[in-house]
Amino acid sequence: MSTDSNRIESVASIIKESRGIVSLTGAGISTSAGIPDFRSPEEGLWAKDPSKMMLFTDVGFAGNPKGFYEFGREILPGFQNARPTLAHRFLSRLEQEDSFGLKCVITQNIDGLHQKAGSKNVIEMHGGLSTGRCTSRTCPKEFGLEDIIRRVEEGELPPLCPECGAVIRPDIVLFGEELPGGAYQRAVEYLKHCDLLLVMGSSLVVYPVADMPEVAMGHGARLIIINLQPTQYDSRADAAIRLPLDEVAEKLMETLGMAV
Ligand code: CNA
Repeated sequence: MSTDSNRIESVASIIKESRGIVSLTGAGISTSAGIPDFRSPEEGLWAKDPSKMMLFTDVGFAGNPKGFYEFGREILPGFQNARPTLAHRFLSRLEQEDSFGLKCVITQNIDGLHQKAGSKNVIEMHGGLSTGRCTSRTCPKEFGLEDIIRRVEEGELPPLCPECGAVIRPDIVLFGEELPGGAYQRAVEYLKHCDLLLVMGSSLVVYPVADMPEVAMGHGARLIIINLQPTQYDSRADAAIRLPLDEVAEKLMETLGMAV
């Protein structure tokens, strides 16, 4: 049976050989930055309180925006203050250094940490928290995260548009909503042409993203999964590593000769 360090060596070799790498990331890459994920067994937001899941649906938000922002008051400052992890920085370096072939990061995350780490080609499948907009279809007003947090901290629950009085919402995709225009198609184009899909910190249960390993493998790509919990694709992956991402990123950077 191969040990973790053998597996990391073998992942490093696969990365070196690959010329078209795509990374698919999820909330697990940001937990060490202090942002909880949804599905980790103890610290995940759903594990702590499954009833909160409803607030992140289109119907739940529309029916109870006050509840959404009451919860937001607890978690939004954590998103605002978070700094990229070593694993975010590793992906940014794989893109910047010409000897490695990382073409794109497809992320389910809404925290903007890939961009803060310096990644350039990032496809956000579920939008981003850094901006918000008025929910009235006829009002074009947009808002920054700082403004939304300030209103929420001042007790404006939910925050309302100063122009028309409708509720302000973050520019994220709630469960039940369409993905942002073109994001899925752009991501699929990269997946069809990559030779390695590197999944980092995703439970791979939220569709249509959960189909992405299937698309990449169907076009001949190899698959590596680094995630603490098992996923539905582990048995078909070229390597599946169940260790904390920053630990794996540090060892990969050392093995690949990158300064940590
Ligand atoms: P998820 O379903 O919560 O799964 C996260 C996975 O990461 C779990 O399987 C964990 O085992 C694993 N994990 C957690 N910490 C680590 C670690 N340190 N090292 C390795 N693995 C770890 O999250 P997904 O991204 O798969 O699900 C998609 C949802 C989560 C999207 O809709 C996101 O918008 C949403 N989300 C995003 C954020 C964020 O932007 N940081 C935070 C919380 C939820």
